[in-house]
Amino acid sequence: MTTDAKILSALRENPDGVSGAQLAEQLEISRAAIWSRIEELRQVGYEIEAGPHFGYRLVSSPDALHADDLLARLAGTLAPPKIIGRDIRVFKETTSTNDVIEKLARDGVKEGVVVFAESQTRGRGRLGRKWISPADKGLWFSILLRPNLNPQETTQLTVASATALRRAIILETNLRPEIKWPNDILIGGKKVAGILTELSAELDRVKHITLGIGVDVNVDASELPPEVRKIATSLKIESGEKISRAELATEILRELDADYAKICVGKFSEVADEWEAGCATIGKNVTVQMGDRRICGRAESLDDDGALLVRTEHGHLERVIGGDVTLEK
Ligand code: BT5
Repeated sequence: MTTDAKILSALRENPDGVSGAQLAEQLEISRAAIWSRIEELRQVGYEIEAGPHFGYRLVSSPDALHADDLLARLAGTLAPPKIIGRDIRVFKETTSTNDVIEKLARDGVKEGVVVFAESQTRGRGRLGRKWISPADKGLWFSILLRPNLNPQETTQLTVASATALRRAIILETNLRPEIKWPNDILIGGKKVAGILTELSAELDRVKHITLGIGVDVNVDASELPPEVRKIATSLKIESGEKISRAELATEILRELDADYAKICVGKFSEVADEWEAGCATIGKNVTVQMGDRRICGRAESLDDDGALLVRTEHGHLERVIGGDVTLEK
């Protein structure tokens, strides 16, 4: 952890205040150095009170995302991240956070690094579709993973991400999100988050995976183009309240780390059970469009790899690993 992350972590652990001397001792730097870091943190929006009796006290944090702050928040949780979130980087603007992760992957960076951007100029969805990323209003981020899975098993990661996202939203808000297979989180039938899993693989081996996640947190309807506004919503629109993006981000990374750990030890079935419980797709009549092919039927369950099993009108069980699902009424 950087010095700033350690200071923020200590301030959060001591809500009533921590003295400069204590901080200096803990971090093994001078009190003057602590004071100068605190000044820097104030400059970027942290409200930190100082007083002779309590030392330094964190009063409020800015809405902007800071890597040090996110690292400090994660370190302060009961279960600090094992893999996802042990390295976090925040950019003011990128083309797509998935592009940044691709570059880090090529540079040999360890799995678990998370890249956030306050805005994306070329945010993307699946099949070359656009992902609208209003500046400073959402969580637009990607994660580098190097799991020991074969390419067919990687749908497990999309399923796990959806499960973790749903759980984090429930923990942070009073909302009841539902999962739509494979990569959408919906509230009241409208999309509030999407997942883009990009794969670099050889025939039977995954080299790395870039897991891109977009969550409409404090996005206002006016910030979305009309065609997206019809089908999308945000946590703020649904709850009527502004949500702390840093808190939600921490929760999501923590939940993702927990589900990723399960997948890595072959316990996907535990994730899948929770997924089915929170899923709007299972038990519904669906139409799946996969390129030129269209399947109509009833979504029955997930298979061991996270593929959707659809019973067609003719009674066949079809295994669906990609495509666009429309829920029929
Ligand atoms: C997805 O694709 O849902 C995956 C979205 C992943 C976005 C993240 S953000 C961080 C990372 N970096 C990236 O460049 N991407 C990832 P798909 O299922 O193809 O859905 C795309 C469709 O969702 C679009 O065609 C629009 O209809 C709709 N859409 C676009 N922007 C949206 C938004 N902000 N909120 C809700 N829906 C949106």
